[in-house]
Amino acid sequence: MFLQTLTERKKAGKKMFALLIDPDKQSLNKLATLFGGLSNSIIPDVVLVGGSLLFNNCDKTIETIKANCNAPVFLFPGNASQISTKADGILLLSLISGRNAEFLIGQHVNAAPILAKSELEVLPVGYMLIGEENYSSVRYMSNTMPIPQSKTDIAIATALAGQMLGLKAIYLEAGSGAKTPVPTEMIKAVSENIDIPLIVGGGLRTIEDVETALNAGADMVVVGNSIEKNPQLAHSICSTIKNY
Ligand code: 1GP
Repeated sequence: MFLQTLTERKKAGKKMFALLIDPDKQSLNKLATLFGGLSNSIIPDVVLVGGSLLFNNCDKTIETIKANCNAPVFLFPGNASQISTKADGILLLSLISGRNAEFLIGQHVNAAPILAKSELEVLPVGYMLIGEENYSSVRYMSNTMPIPQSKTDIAIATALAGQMLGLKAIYLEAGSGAKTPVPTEMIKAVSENIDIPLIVGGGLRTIEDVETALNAGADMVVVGNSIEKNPQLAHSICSTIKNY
């Protein structure tokens, strides 16, 4: 079970790396090259597949990843239509930073009957958008207001509420390709106030960005965009995380 791994690694102070693949942005050939280029011992802890809006079906993407890498593959869906039973599990994201019932519970109701019949591991995650000035895709698609970057107190209270509601992890999301990642003060404050694992992503472009987020208290970092542009970064992050 991936949740068990995430929780145990957190307890042991070990860090994790999630590589995010957007099926619309990576051709199957490129994916095979990306994952084929990672040695068996240096792979991400999990591969996430999804996006705010997808034109392509996830099945082929997942099959290609699985043919080239032993890491578990989890769906990171923008909505219930992105469910694929080819994956090992799903981050069941409840957008707790927003007040749009559709993304707090609506899509989950659509997904539940399909998930109940599947063998996917369901990992309930409190998903929190942390905003910068510009609109990100996820902000537009979810029709919600992000928590402002300076409002650490609101972020702490929201994460705590998610934990109290029984969610198994909190994800601080700056948005894919965000100019500025989630501020370190916010990562630190949220991680000090919750006991469940903390996932951080959005706008992490370099090893330094990744290490800054990990040192601030992230238990798992998510990187997508920058690896699409520079596949070598995946290898560097995998190697760096091993030393934590
Ligand atoms: C987006 O947090 C993820 O949902 C990853 O963001 O694509 O900017 O790495 P990037």
